[in-house]
Amino acid sequence: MKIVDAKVIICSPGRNFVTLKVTTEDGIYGLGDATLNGRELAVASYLTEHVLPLLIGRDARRIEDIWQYLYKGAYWRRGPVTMASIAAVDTVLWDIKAKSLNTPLYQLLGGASREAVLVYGHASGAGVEETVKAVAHYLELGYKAIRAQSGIPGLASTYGVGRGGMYYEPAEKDAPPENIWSSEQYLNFVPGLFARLRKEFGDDIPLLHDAHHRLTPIEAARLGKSLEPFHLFWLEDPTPAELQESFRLIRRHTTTPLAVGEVFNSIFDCQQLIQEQLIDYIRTTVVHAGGISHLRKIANLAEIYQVRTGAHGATDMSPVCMAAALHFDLSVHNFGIQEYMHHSAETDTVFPHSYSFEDGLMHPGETPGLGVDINESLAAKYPYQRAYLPINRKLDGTMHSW
Ligand code: CS2
Ligand code: MG
Repeated sequence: MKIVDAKVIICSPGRNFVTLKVTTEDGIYGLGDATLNGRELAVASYLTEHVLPLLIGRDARRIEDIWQYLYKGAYWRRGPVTMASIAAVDTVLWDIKAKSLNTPLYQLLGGASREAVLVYGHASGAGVEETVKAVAHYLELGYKAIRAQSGIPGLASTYGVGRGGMYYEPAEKDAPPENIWSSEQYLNFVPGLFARLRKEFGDDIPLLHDAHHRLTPIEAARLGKSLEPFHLFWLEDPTPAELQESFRLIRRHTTTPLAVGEVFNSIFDCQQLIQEQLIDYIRTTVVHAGGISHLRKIANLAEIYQVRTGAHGATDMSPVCMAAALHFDLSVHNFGIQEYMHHSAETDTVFPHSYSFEDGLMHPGETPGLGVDINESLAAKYPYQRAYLPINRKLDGTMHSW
């Protein structure tokens, strides 16, 4: 099954996406998400200039061999650009293989381990009461698990507060917007938010929160401890995780479950976190962590240490990634939860798909392959526009994690 064509499609139906499309001599084509929010063209160039010429003429059935060829063959290993590029190729090849066998991808990953996939949505508000209303709205939409983020009194803007009811699009055109940050104000505020949410909605609904890499380990320990009465489903990215051992300090102080990994791109970024059971959920996703083949290896390591998956699924992952993630989620034994932010209507028309949401659960559908396509003529109507993630500065102007 030789590869005869490969191309990168860049489009911006509401936000930028990079999609790899590869076609075999049999006329079967596969898709892969290659979107790296804020650095899209780096991945597009890595694929177009360095990877695609190597794919032509190769046997599309050799998924693992091509993965290793691109990983070891680059010599320079890991990193978000390389691993998103490999992820896109890997996802394409799984899509092609499943299509050629006329079966939905999850059947090739071990079949279904559950009937459907629990997802969580993003509720946010400028303050506590608006966030309460947003959580109520997500409950009306049928979500069974909800992440709650709020503006912080005294801070003009902060991570996670959307512009409108549903969508949170952190990529901003032209230049990175600058947020101002105070950990002290945040730490003093968040426990009250969850006290209010538990008072309003009771103890049963799984509530999640994303600290988004902005605390030191001891601050994260304080936050985890202060949230224990509200028993969150997870506290995400409590501290930057480049130094994996820093989670030992947090773990010593709190039983609040911890989730990390959306910015990881290989098993080596999380090996210590998993093996020392410093986290409870690993957030790596298909597009950023080397594709389905590598994500399975991460999940298999995590299973041994009772760490569950909790894949990243914000709108900067395209429907191609969401479809691949849902096939993976349906099958993997140590599944935890899947993040799901609705894409815009424009995005959904460019990427028609068979996955569906109902009553807080999702299913990838029974279409052979991933069950997602790209309308190339429509995609061409949404040209790429450079966009950046916001940056964060402390009150004194010092750069900080956003
Ligand atoms: C966030 C994301 O979804 C999440 O948990 O951390 O919104 C993240 O900020 C974006 O994906 C960055 O592009
Ligand atoms: Mg996050």
